[in-house]
Amino acid sequence: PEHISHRRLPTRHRFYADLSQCLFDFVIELLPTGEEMAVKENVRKLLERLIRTIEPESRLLSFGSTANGFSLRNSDMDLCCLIDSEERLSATDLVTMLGDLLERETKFHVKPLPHARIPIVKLSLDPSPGLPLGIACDIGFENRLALENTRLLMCYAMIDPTRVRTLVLFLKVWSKRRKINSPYKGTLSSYGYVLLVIYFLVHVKNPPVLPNLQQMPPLRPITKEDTHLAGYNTWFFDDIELLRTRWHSENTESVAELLIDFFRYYARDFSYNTGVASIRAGLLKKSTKGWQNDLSSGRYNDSRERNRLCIEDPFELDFNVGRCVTKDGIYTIRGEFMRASRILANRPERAVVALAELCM
Ligand code: 3AT
Ligand code: MG
Repeated sequence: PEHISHRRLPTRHRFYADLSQCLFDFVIELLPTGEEMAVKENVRKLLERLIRTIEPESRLLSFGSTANGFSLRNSDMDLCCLIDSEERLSATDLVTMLGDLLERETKFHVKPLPHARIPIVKLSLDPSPGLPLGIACDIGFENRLALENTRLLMCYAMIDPTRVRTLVLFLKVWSKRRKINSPYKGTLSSYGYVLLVIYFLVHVKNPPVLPNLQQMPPLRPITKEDTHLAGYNTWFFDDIELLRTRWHSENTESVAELLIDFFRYYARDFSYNTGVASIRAGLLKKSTKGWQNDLSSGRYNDSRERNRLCIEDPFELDFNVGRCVTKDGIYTIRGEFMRASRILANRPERAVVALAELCM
């Protein structure tokens, strides 16, 4: 139904207002229920108790979407085990032992991957009345950088929850429905899409919707020991309460306008061939990072496939989050940005219909 207060607005603004409302409504329906979150927290506690029978000094923390405010109903659970003692088993041994233990003591389907690049235990639980879609969960070890990048994304979400969360959640659903959210099949992970959104809000929009948390002046002097993890600088301004009193975005665009502009930017304007999207430093060049995909570089087959879409990890600066994206993958993703851009540019009569078509 058309909102009465919108009747007097010019068509374009009315379309933006309607589309923004539809986006909120659409996303709210897909948030996890309180029950789902409680079940997941119970699963985490149960697993933590079991792991402590092997490593008494360990903690099991959640990261990824369950911890950063970007979770959809039935999204998987990413867990990270931290061990606070000096002498600890190797990740490979832990994965093997934990796999055996969970197989014996729980109803989970267990798949230990002790020899993967990052050893993990994969778990899943069949659907039950309290958990109609079951649960999928990965347990990794000592992945402290992932805990920090989760916290960074969470802080960005907290600065402007309405616009940031609505955009990110919508794009996650959209990318899954359009089948361009599978790093194993040559497209981009959710983490990659979230970084594209933040890059757009910090560095493309003018005035920016978000500040650059990694470049804000610290409140107190900081030392290298406080801020470095595995050789990477993980410092960022994380006092969001204080930030709210000090920083205020001049950008008043609605979620709908931002979404339309997001699609247009990644369909047309982002320099896929030479550019690297960095939320830390803005637009960088592939050549300065040594990520160019030209034929003259050594091991060219490999690096060519790796650097089609370049997104710098916020902390692991030598890591391209888009490295899984293949030539076909980038072609498909860009095609989808163009399709979305086209659907919205027509400003169809009814915003609901546009959203449905977008995700069809
Ligand atoms: P879903 O709801 O599972 O689709 P998510 O937000 O949990 O989305 P991912 O499953 O893509 O996102 O990633 C989970 C976390 O793992 C996010 C980040 O902390 C870490 N992570 C994922 N991919 C990378 C990567 N390439 N480099 C560094 N950290 C990563
Ligand atoms: Mg996840």
